[in-house]
Amino acid sequence: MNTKWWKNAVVYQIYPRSFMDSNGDGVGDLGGIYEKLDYLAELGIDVIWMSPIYKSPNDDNGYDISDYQDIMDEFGTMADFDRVLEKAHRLGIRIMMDLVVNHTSDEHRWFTESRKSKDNPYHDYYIWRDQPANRWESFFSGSAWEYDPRCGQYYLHSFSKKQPDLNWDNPKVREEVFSMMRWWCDKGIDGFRMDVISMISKYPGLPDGPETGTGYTFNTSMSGPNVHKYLREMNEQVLSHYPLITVGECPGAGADDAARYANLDGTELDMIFQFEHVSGSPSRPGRFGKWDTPAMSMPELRANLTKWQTSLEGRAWNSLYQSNHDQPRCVSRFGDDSEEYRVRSAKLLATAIHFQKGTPYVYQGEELGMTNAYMGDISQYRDIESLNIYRELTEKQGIPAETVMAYLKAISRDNARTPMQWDGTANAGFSAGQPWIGVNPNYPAINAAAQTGDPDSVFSYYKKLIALRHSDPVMVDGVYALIDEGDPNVYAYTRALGDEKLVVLCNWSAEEQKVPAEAAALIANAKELVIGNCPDTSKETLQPYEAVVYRV
Ligand code: ISL
Ligand code: CA
Repeated sequence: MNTKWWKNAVVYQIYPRSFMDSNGDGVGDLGGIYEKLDYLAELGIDVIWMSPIYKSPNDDNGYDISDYQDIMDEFGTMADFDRVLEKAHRLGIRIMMDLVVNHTSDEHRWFTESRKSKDNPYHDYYIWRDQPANRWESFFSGSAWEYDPRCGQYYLHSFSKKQPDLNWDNPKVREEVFSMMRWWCDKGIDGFRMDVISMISKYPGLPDGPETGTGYTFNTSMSGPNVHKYLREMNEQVLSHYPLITVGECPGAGADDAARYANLDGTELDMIFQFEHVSGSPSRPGRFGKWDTPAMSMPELRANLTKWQTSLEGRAWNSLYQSNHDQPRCVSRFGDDSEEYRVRSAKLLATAIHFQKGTPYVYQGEELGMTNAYMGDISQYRDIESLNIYRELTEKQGIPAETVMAYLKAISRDNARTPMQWDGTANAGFSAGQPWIGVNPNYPAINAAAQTGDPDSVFSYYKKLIALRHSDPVMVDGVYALIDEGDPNVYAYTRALGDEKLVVLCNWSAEEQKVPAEAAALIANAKELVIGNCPDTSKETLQPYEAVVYRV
């Protein structure tokens, strides 16, 4: 079997809660996904990654799973899932499931058993201690340890207290997870995106990390001692038996870690999501991590993306992404979401990312140039991470509410979770009822209906980029090289395969810029203008936020 079919594939991420509501209860669902598959087929994507759709009490919108082999009530039934899978396959679209196995919900049967007593057969499925083993801060604020009076011990939760961490050192846990994965594979699904998979192996003794800004320490369970062993086991027992696409979400992983996780021999995963380029500016770190660290400048981003391209070359496969359900909208973060430059800068970002080597992931609405929601009142937020940090910073740290609101407007995960903007009718066509989270008020101007038929839209531009990925071998296999390295405004690089080269030029500024020297020399006798976001392009100057690609 062609096990590396995903090399020229483009993945589209659906956040089901916010994608399309088919029954008017305000919550997106499987029926909504079913209806909109034709839209995705038109866009031309190959794979859908669905954020979790399993049974869940929704403390973290489905990332807290109480039954891995059942569907969340609000999303529908297993029969609805089967219909989505069947229709997607008929349209040539594969389905990738979100595998959340660093933790379960506290309402999962394994945990309700585990907490009953120290002698319960499930007790050791989770990480229990008589006292907190360290001062780790949970990713969602506060201590990562919670006391359970039933068994008189504390359990570890890297995320919310309703998300206890599984004990992967227990072979029974691994067996249970692998058999559940096989069950989904046998159903016919095509891959897994693995939630915080770099965190499943904890360091012995659970040592404290560096201090955080809030009196705790960082959770050090990143790429722990047995993570590769467990993934190899998973690969041998499950993954290698099916033609899957796998991507591991790996906070804390650097390029050398990635070279192991995503090694080309295929003994672990196909690729990982790394976080460096979305972690903010390394030269301007804030006190409270992502909340007050500004986004990378273009030169920082360029250096970082280049590092990943060059250091994985010949060693591992990259994933390419600029947004997802945990990140602000990319056009607001890295581009310019003003009326004047939103469309153009959204296309520029897409160009910069899609011409790199790896598998691109498009997050729902990114293909429309959807922007941050900039919600100005805390009552509008739904995300547990945002609500907890608001309380933590305003109540415990005494940070003024306006300051914290400014953090949320820039970085809250809810920026990406407002409903998909389908058309200009009520609620952006997302729901006939009251949406569970407010619709971005800019939907009359930014929506799918207005863009699908417009050749100059962001949607049509993504469609072209996706089609190019299918037809252009240089885009898939070409070797990346940075050119015009020191240019303060223009990000330029090449991709080379055989005697063909693509030259990618991005003017990352609101002013006209000269085409830098190396690029100018290369494009002088270009064979073809492959794609661009401005009419009347010139080989001497680049218009504000102009992106253009030549074949030479
Ligand atoms: O959102 C983040 C900051 O950029 C991260 O802290 C995020 O929580 C982390 O990347 C893990 O994310 C994944 O696991 C979480 C879940 O809330 C996220 O939605 C998921 O993508 C716990 O399952
Ligand atoms: Ca619904």
